[in-house]
Amino acid sequence: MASLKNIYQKEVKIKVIKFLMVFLVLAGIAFAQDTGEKKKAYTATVDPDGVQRVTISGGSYFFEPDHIIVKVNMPVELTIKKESGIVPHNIIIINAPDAGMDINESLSDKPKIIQLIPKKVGKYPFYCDKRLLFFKSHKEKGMEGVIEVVE
Ligand SMILES: [Cu+2]
Repeated sequence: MASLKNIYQKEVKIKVIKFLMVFLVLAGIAFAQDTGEKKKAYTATVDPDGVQRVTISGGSYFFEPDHIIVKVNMPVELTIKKESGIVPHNIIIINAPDAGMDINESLSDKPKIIQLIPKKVGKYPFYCDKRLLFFKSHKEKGMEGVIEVVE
């Protein structure tokens, strides 16, 4: 019976090793995704008519791009659209009237245009405030970004 016990112990060891290998692979994937998520900031270009045009798409659970740099005191035209799917999303910037920033729009498959004239240098976070029942809000799941207004 001692040999049976040995075999059993060997099997347990193999299982533990297999588990550790799977764990390490998954940890590696998670780490790779983490580093991959650092997106580059998108700097809006100024069109010949003096308008800075940016297209933002939103979905579960992201905005792309999620860091937008625009120049102060020049009109901005944001084209917002939602990735296809049934999950509702919106885009909100807390109303900052003296900075010319105020967005609260639902996203739809059809692109919508929002016009702003940023009047103050600063960072203005935007996010989606949708939430399903008691689950985490979309913002908490990563559906957020920032508009950075520069000189
Ligand atoms: Cu959302």
